[in-house]
Parts: sequence; structure tokens; C-alpha cells
Amino acid sequence: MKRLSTHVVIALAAGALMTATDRVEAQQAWSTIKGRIVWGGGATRPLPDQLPVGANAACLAANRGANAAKGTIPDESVLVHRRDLGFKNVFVWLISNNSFPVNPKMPKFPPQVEVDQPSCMFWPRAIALHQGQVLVVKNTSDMQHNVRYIGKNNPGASITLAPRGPTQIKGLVAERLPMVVVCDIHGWMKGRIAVFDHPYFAITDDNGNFEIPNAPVGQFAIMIYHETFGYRLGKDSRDGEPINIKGAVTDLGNLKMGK
Ligand SMILES: [Cu+2]
Repeated sequence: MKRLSTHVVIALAAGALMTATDRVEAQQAWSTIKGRIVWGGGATRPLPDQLPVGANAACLAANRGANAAKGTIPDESVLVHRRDLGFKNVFVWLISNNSFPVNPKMPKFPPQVEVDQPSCMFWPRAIALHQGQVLVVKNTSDMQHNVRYIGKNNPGASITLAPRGPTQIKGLVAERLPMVVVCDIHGWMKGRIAVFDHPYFAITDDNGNFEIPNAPVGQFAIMIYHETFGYRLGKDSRDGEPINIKGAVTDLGNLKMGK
């Protein structure tokens, strides 16, 4: 039998690999992960602290929750819904030691994510973006703000924002945990910016709900993290909680968090 030339053998081997990969992709199923993070720290929900903003009339005037007589605005670091105890602004994301399969039908992310500082607060306070998205930091107030963030993989920056002056932050890369963002002019202004190199992340809404569509069926781990409480189950869950993703919907139900 005539020997096959080296390049023909390599080409055949590559063809076999391609076929195997295609088969895996064809068999990969997708599921929507959903659930709700609820306050689990006791019978009474935590009420927001009141942050003294002193004589800063502009902050008081612009903030709907302000108490002008006392000169305070509500601290938004822990927000638990007064009726259903849903826990807002909790980051939820999948982690894996390997790269994730991605559904080819998954919609593309919009080019940018926006955050504003209209009332001496970052709104939204919890920000999540996919690597490649541009973070647009707006300032629709009549005050000067700045935005400073510190990352482990990102060099960080401190950017002054004139009244009505937006800025764009490009080239953010994935971080293991959300980065802290602050305004140095108003010491109480804090938020978190999470950056992911995969599309499987969400932030809980006012009622604690989250949803991660198009997640790959299989055994993975899920991270549940809040700026004040850290990992949902403490250090035991710093490498995530096991999750078996299966069926059209993987419903995790109510997950308690807080202490
Ligand atoms: Cu500020």
C-alpha cells in the first residue's frame, strides 16, 4: 500500500477532530437558569442606613429618598424588598475551569452599558458587562463627580466628570470578582463593576430575581456574590456552588442570603 504523505495524514486527522467537535456542538443542549435571591438573615429585613451628605443641597434635591431636614440620603448597599424580601444587586454568574460552550444562536451583547450619577449615587449601583462592551459613565447632574475603579486585571483609572459630561471606559477585561467603583468627591458613592469573558451572568432585580438564558446543560458551578455579604455561603462558596444545568429551565427557586 502506498504510504500517505505526511500532510495528507495531518489533514485526515484534522478532519476527524473537526467531526468530533461538530458532534459535541450538535449535542449540546441549552437551558435558562433562573432563581431568586431572598433575605435569609433573620425575621426582619435590614433597613437602609441614612448617609449624611451635610450641606450638599444638590445631592438632597436630586435624591428621591433624601431626608432634607436631616440632610441624609439612603444607603443603597443592602436593598431588601419590603414585601417579598427579594435581595437586589446580587451578582450571579457561572464559573468553569474550561471555556464554556456558547450557543451560536445567542444574541450579541449591545455595544455599551451605561451608568449614571444623577443624584450622588451610581445608578445602577451594580454593573455587569461582557468583555468588549464599553462602559459609558454619564453624569446627568449639575455637580462635578469623578469615577475611580480598581481592578486586579484592569489597571484602573480616576476620571473627573464635569456636570453633564459623560465619559467612556473601553477595554475592560474580565475580573474574578466585581471591581469597586467610587466617587472621591462624594465619599459615600460606591458601586461595583463586574466584567466577564463569557455570557453567563446576571444581577438580581428589585425582587431578587435573576435569569441566565442560553446556559450550557451540564455540571458547572455558580457564583452568588454581594458587595456587603460576599459569597452567599461564605468562604465555602468562594469557588462557586455546584449546579446541574438541565432541561429547558433550570429553576433554583429561592436562595437565601444574608446574615
Ligand atoms: Cu460624586
